[in-house]
Amino acid sequence: MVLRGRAHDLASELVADIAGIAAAAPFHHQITPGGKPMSAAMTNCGALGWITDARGYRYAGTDPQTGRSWPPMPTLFEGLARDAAAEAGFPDFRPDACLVNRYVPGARMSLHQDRDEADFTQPIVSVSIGLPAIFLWGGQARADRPRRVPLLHGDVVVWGGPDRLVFHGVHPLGEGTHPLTGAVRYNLTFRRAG
Ligand code: MD6
Ligand code: FE
Repeated sequence: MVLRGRAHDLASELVADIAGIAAAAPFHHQITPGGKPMSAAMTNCGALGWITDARGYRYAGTDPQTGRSWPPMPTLFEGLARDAAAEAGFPDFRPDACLVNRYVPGARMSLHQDRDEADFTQPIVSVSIGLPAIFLWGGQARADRPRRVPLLHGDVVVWGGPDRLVFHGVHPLGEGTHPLTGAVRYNLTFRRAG
C-alpha cells in the first residue's frame, strides 16, 4: 500500500533526525558478500541495524564502523512507522530496526528480497525523502518482470502479508536537486528484525 505524501509535513524534521543519526553512525558504502561496494550509502538506528560484509547479510546491534550501538530510533520515526502500519492493517507493528539508505544520482539497488528478519508476518514500512525514484516492484520469483512505481518525496509504503517476500529494487536515480535534500534521496525502512 502506497500512502502518498504521508510523511510530507514531517520531512524537514526527519532530515534533521537523519543528520543526528549520521553524526553518531556515519553513512558508509557497505560491501556485498560478492565483494562490491553498494551504490547506496547506509546507516541505521534502533536496537538492530542491517549490515553486509564478506560473511553475508544480517542484523547486528553494533555498527561495525564505530564499534558502538546504533543510535536510538527517534520517537518521530517510530510513531510514523507505527501509524502507517496500523493504517495499512498491521496494528501490532513495533519496529526495532530502521535502515537509512542515501542515494545520489546514478545510485541504485538491484532486485532483492528482504529476508534477514526473524518474522515474515511483520510488515516493512518504507519512507522516501528528497529526490524521486522509480521503485521496481517485482513478484515472488526473481525473473518476474517488475512494475515501475514512482516514489516521491513524502511517500510511505507499507508492505506485508502475501507480498512480504516479493523481489524489489530501485532504478538508478536520475539527476536533480530537491529543495530539502539537494541531490539526494533518503529512504527509511522500518522492520521488526529480532
Ligand atoms: C529503497 N527499499 O526504497 C529501497 N525493502 O531505497 C527497499 O529495499 C525496501 O522500500 C523492503 C521494504 C520496503 C523497501
Ligand atoms: Fe528491500
